Formats: sequence, structure tokens, C-alpha cells
Amino acid sequence: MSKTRNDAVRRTAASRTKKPGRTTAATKAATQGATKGVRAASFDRQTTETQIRGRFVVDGEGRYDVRTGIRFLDHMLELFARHGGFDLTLHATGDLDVDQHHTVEDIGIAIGEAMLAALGDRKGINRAGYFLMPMDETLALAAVDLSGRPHAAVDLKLKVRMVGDLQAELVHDFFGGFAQGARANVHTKVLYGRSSHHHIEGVFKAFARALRVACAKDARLAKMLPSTKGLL
Ligand SMILES: [Mn+2]
Repeated sequence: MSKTRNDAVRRTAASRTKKPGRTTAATKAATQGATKGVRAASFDRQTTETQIRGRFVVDGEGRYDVRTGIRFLDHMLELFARHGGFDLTLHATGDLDVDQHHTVEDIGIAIGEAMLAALGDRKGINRAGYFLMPMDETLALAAVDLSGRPHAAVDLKLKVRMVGDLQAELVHDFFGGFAQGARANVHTKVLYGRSSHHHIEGVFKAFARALRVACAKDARLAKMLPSTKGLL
């Protein structure tokens, strides 16, 4: 191994041990996103209520650089990237002094739109996926279909108003926004559990893993659009 290669490897290893996940690794991966075969898209969504910029890499390595102004949402998006095997850079500034609603919903839209753009013609993808995710005492499920039709069904039985610094009801709005942006069916449900933190975390992990399956390519059907309608 040459000295240069060695140094590069060492730098990568050092940055990983120093601050796992919260480095500029996702940003670097995004820059390299133009690599042939890597499905990725940048986004820059500016409204009077929210400004959301970043990059979403479908074929990523679970790296992230997320700043939303809501720490609990950062936590959810970070594990979304890690469990989905995506790379996600996302920096959001929203009118949190009004309410968290605009920010959370618009982040869902931005990620959904980026994923849709990154998938391109969607030929050869599984299209649908589901996952059943245990989170200690909680069991959560998610099912997604990248059908071209937006619909979200979120069945959480949260009894608290806030989880960490996130308004709990906005989990619905995140998935609603994603379904709209990605033109996808998204169903999530908590089957049972006690901790509200685990309810939301279980749902985000299940969602990430269901989406990972839906986005994955089936080599046998590489040239096939996964719809008998001929349109997605
Ligand atoms: Mn947690």
C-alpha cells in the first residue's frame, strides 16, 4: 500500500473514531454522489417558513450530517440514515418560534422529493418493502410502496405531547410530508410498547429498513419497471 493510500485510510479511520456520524463524511459522500451507479440527489427547498438544504444518497453507507434545530428529530433522521444505509446531509432553518409544524413537515417533503429524484426511472427496484422492528419493549412496523401515489397512514398511540424537544403529533406530519414528496404509500404502526421514545424510534427504524428494501435493486428484473401499468 502506498504512503498516500495509507494516510487516506488513517484519516478516514481517525475521523470515524473521533466523532462517529457527525463528521463531514456525509457531505464528502454527497460530493462523490455523481459516481456511476450511485443514486443521489441534492435538495434546496426555500420558503418563507423553512430553508432546507442537503443531499440524499440512496446507495449510501449510513453516514449523516443533520441539523434541524430540533434535537429529537436530528436523532430520528440520523438513525433513519444509519438503518436505511443511506447518506443524509440536511441543514434546516425553520420558524420554530411559530411552531415546529412547518419545519417537520417540510423536512419530510424535502427528503421524499430527493429520494424520488435520486431513484430516477425506478427500473429494477423492489418498489415495495416492509419491516417489523423491535425496540426493547416496543414493536413497530412500517410498509412502503413507491407507487407514485401519496398516502400516509400513521397509527401511533402516543399519550404525551412532547418527546424530548419534539412535538409528538408531528411524527404524523413528517410521514405525511415524505409520502407527498416521494409520491409513496407509507404505513406505520406501533403494535405495542410503553416508552414514547421507543414508539417513535421504532417507527423511524422500521421505516428506514422498509424503504431500504423498496429502493434496493433486484438484478433479475434490472430492465423492468415494477408495475404492470407501465407507469410509476
Ligand atoms: Mn433513542
